[in-house]
Amino acid sequence: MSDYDLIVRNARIVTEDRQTEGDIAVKDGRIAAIESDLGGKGSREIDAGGKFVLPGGVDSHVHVEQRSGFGIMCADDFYSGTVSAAFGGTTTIIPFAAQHRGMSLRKVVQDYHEAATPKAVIDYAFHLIVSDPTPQALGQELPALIKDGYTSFKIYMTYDALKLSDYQILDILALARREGALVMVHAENHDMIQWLAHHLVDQGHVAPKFHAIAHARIAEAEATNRAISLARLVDAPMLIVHMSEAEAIETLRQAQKKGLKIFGETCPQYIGLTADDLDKPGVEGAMWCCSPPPRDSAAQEAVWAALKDGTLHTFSSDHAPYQFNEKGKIPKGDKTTFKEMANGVPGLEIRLPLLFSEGVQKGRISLQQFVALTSTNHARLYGLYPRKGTIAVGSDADFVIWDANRDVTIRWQDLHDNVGYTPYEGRQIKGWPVTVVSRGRVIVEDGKLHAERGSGQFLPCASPDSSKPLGRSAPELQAMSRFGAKPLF
Ligand code: DUC
Ligand code: ZN
Ligand code: ZN
Repeated sequence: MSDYDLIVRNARIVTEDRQTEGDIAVKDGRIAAIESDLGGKGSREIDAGGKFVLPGGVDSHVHVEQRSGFGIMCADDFYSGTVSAAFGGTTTIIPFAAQHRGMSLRKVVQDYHEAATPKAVIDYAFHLIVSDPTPQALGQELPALIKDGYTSFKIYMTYDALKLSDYQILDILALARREGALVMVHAENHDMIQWLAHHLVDQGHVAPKFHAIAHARIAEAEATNRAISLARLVDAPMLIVHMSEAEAIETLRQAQKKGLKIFGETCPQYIGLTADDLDKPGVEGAMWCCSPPPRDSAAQEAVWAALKDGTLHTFSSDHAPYQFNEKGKIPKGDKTTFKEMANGVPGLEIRLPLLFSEGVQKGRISLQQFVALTSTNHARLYGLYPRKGTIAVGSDADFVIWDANRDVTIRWQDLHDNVGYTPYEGRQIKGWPVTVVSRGRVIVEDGKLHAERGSGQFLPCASPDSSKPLGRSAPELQAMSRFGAKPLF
């Protein structure tokens, strides 16, 4: 008779705040004991051989089986997306249930569940994308959905089909503040981008590299500053997604120094790619096209500094997978202009290895920071901690045995997504997840998948601490109530 379902022995267990040596016991999908020399017997025992054992990655920015604002379907469904995540050491994803205008949010959520339930092999929660904040959505659907565990939503300051006005953003922020949700913002100035793009196209400059010109840094910096100002007015916490450049990051840093609850996210493309990658013959550069675009080495240094000093809280993939064909990246084949290319790059599977190799191995961040940036901070920010994001007694048994010395050359054919290419082809990486455990199930081992379709579970998110207001709204809002106006929240 076994005492436990699984024991991993001889592990160097790393969490966001410590490293210990010992054994981990798992029972009924949860961590049952962590001891330096654990007695008892497991139905299955694994010798980690002194390797690191890290919390399973939590990727809080993923697009799976989602139709873009232009109507283009992602290349990964909930099977290929979650399999790819698992092989990269990620055991929880938070993709988007994306509302397009005219859609009921409740129906959108139902549709994404129908897509995910039979296919996902790892656990998942959902953020919402809100593009149509009607009185029905604001008054009924969102408050009810937040109570049901959808406690974060992304909004856009750009894209014709998704963009919200500042007025609408204030409505959403006030609602999130009142109901306990966190708003995630895509911060780029729409009119700056449109104006630049119009003049570039007008002059015949349509190649992919001009995407990085149209999406100017100042467009990101201005919108970041404006988004933070809107959050300040109503005292609502906020997360700025996919941050790519120095001025926006510095604005975030200064907001945090003032004590504001504004969080920031960055992604592999902002440490691993530059705008030069888009400069390829014909339309090939579309494979490196994402928004905001990759910038230059100085911007990469600003991102590293912010990962190191804690200004940026999460390192997410922003996996937005499109094949390089007319159904994906280049809807008009080699006639596709940069305005028409599908926006986004894949990165689910290389997220942890790239950050480990470039960050931990090169001394830019510590191992503890790596764990926080790839797992713990995501779980905390979105109301999944301590069930996810750590290795602790009572938490879900989601962890990864990590071979810090494994040398890997990234090749798309060795990855598990359905994209057909990787923007990191040929890159040398040191460090790779070798065994991946999700709720006590060994789902990746010896390069093979051992998880059934549909074995992943939906995770309702709690209202996170990150969404709690500071109690410091703008003086004018406070004055309103002093002068007898009805409180706004
Ligand atoms: N924003 C994202 O979050 N992902 C892909 C493209 C975009 O604009
Ligand atoms: Zn975005
Ligand atoms: Zn995204």
